[in-house]
Amino acid sequence: MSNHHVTLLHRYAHNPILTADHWPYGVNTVFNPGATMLEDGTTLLLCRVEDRSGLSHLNVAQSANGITDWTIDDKPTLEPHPKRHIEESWGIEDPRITFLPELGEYAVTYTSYSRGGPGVSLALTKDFRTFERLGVICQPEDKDAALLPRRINGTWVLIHRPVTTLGAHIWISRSPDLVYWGQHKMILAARKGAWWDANKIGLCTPVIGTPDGWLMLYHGVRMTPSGCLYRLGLALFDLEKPEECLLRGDTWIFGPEAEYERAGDVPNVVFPCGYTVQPDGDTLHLYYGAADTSVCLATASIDALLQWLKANGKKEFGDV
Ligand code: BMA
Repeated sequence: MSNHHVTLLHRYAHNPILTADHWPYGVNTVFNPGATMLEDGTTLLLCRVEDRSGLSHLNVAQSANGITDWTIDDKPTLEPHPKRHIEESWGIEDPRITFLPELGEYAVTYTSYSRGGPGVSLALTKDFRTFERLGVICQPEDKDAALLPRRINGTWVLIHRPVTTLGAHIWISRSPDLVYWGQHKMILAARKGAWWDANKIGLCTPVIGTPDGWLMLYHGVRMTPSGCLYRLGLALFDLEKPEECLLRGDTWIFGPEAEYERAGDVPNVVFPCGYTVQPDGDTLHLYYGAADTSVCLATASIDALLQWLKANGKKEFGDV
């Protein structure tokens, strides 16, 4: 890729940081991890692990610096439980983690892959050891969901990606209690035609709170004759009215270029589900799945992302 484009996301030189070879038990692939920083500064990744049945479960990996020396749970941390949760019949995937200070708990929104298609399930946990499953909060077909960390105007806010006859666009829903959801509204639409984010977009990590708004990293899926290309773009939403898109970039800011992103079980995929903010308050560690095969790290400056969006973004909803 030509370097006439400003580089906003910087690949860690020793990517991938986690692969199936690191796993304490036999697995096929590890990818698309949710992420959070615990109170003591430990980085916790909740990785999607696909075993050799093809189904996925979630497993915790922890590291003091968020880069090296990972400690991995020696058995699955959260497994599908189809007896009690039939919606998890074909596994659980792609978790996003949001800490909710009001409850003192982490909310994990994950894809529950049911026989009726993928939906969004919610679980609460204090320690990533025991989980309270709240079940399906968005019925199929829906995925790529994350909560905002606080209520806005009294209600919890979920960003998610239902698929409708209109296409695969990003929506917001609200709830008084994390159980009953309503006030659904489409907030960002895929574009059409040759655009990099035509027809299908989805939320990547939980949105990032900044003084200028909620910064959203989203993926755009370009269908090509030889498969899909997953790339990442930026948008900004109003802090108190998260339904309102303030800015959206026209170009992608990160796409599959490295060998480990180009080749794997699903080639040409970069898929971040989590980030941590370093103690300087600006440096992001972005954790992404590469080619549905390994876990990788890229770093970025929140301020640089915002500056880029202010210089290159416009108020653009999309194309439904
Ligand atoms: C999406 C999700 C991701 C996956 C990507 C590429 O629909 O299922 O888990 O990384 O496809 O296969």
